[in-house]
Amino acid sequence: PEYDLLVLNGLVVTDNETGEFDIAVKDGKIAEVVPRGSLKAHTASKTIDAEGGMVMPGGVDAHVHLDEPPLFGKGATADNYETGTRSAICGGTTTLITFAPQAKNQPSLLACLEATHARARDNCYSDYSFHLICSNAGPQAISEFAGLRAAGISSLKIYMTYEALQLKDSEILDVLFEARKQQIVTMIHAENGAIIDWTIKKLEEKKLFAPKYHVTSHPPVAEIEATYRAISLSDFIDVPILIVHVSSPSAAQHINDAQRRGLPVYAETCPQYLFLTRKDLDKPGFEGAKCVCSPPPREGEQDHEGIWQGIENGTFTVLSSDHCPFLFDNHEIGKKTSITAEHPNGHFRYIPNGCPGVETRLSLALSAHRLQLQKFVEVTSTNAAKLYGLYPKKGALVPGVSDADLTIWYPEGMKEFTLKNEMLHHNVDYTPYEGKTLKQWPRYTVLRGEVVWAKDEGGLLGKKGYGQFLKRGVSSLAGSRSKEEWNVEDF
Ligand code: DUC
Ligand code: ZN
Ligand code: ZN
Ligand code: ZN
Repeated sequence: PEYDLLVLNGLVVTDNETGEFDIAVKDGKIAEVVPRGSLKAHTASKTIDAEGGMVMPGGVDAHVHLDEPPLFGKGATADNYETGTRSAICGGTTTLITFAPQAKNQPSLLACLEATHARARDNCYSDYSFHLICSNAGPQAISEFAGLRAAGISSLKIYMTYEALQLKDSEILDVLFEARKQQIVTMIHAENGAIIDWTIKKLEEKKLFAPKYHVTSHPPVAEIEATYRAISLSDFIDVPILIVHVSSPSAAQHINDAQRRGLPVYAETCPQYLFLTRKDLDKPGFEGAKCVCSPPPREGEQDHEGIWQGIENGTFTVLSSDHCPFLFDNHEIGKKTSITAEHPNGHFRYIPNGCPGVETRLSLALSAHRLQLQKFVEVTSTNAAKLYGLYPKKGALVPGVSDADLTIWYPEGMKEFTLKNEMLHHNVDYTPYEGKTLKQWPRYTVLRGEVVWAKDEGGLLGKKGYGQFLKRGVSSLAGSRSKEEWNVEDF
């Protein structure tokens, strides 16, 4: 046969085009994207008839925590590289960028990168790369940024909160200054740690421990202040940043203002800020712990609306999952319930911060019928590839260039169905979206030409170890405004 795979008769949607095209795949790459009917005379080892359905570049999820030690609270993450990447492909996501965490007592980032490689190697169902989490911005770490670039890492994440991770503003400047020289994108968790710690103390004095107080303890002002500060530091150094997991429309407004001023400030939001609210944490017993994440879900519909509008107007560059999985019902470390002898009914401050969602991200966003289809592809696939130096290998369908990664949806949506955790492929005992009515689920996921998920024809078909590490280059979105060397003589 001439081709390995043909995908015929579908409505092909990329970030910049929609049309009836047939796709031919050869040696793991997109070989042809041609008007419907043009490939009739060609042979292939396998053909998918996508009549009536949509065909999109595979999802790229650039914010996923797998196999991380306890850094956000008590628990280590429940998914490892095997179970997390398996869950991803079953939900239509073919590329993950996960985190390689550095603890405060570890001076070397390159050593953390090696340790993370060892956890991922030969275990992945999806393609993958890493962002380095820099929590020790000492001289050794800073001197290793060039080495990270050589190793194919072009992004870092830093924190403005969490004792175990937080950097001082002076350390943030050290990171941003070197990131500029090495053309690294810095992702920033923007919450004011002091406001959070102070509020937690006040709640504890009043003996308020229920999960819903997690929301109270992470007020919007903590996110708004830190977001504005992060923008100011990035403006001062003149270097691109991405504010991760933005939950508050007022924080998004600061980002939008910065973008209007021409600053290379990018932003990410996540499904939990479109579909969950404080009410999801305010449930009998410890049920609310299932929706504890940071920043927290906000008050209500007006917040969701603000975030949707931010996606539509381009304030948000990417819609990532922030899959950060912990077991709910488990009496070992990692439990969401945070029950101890001292706090027999649990205590919000010890509930690990994070929700699972790598498998539900695309389905939730598409089922909401809110975004234009090209916008959906842009924020769930293409922009992540552009921002983090994977484009157009990922996030696009360019013949001869792009990997043959596809998410193929059902015609006209499916019959509505009710989401249940037992349908999912992660190693987590709940989903925060249990019982939600959904309309779409990927019918096929294709990774480098291989069908790795076929909902009605065997489900999971991918193999552990098929996923490859992706060396990344410079971001293809705008970088520093000035190409000049930063003018240190002024200081
Ligand atoms: N930040 C994340 O990126 N994920 C989970 C928790 C957190 O604070
Ligand atoms: Zn974070
Ligand atoms: Zn809503
Ligand atoms: Zn995260």
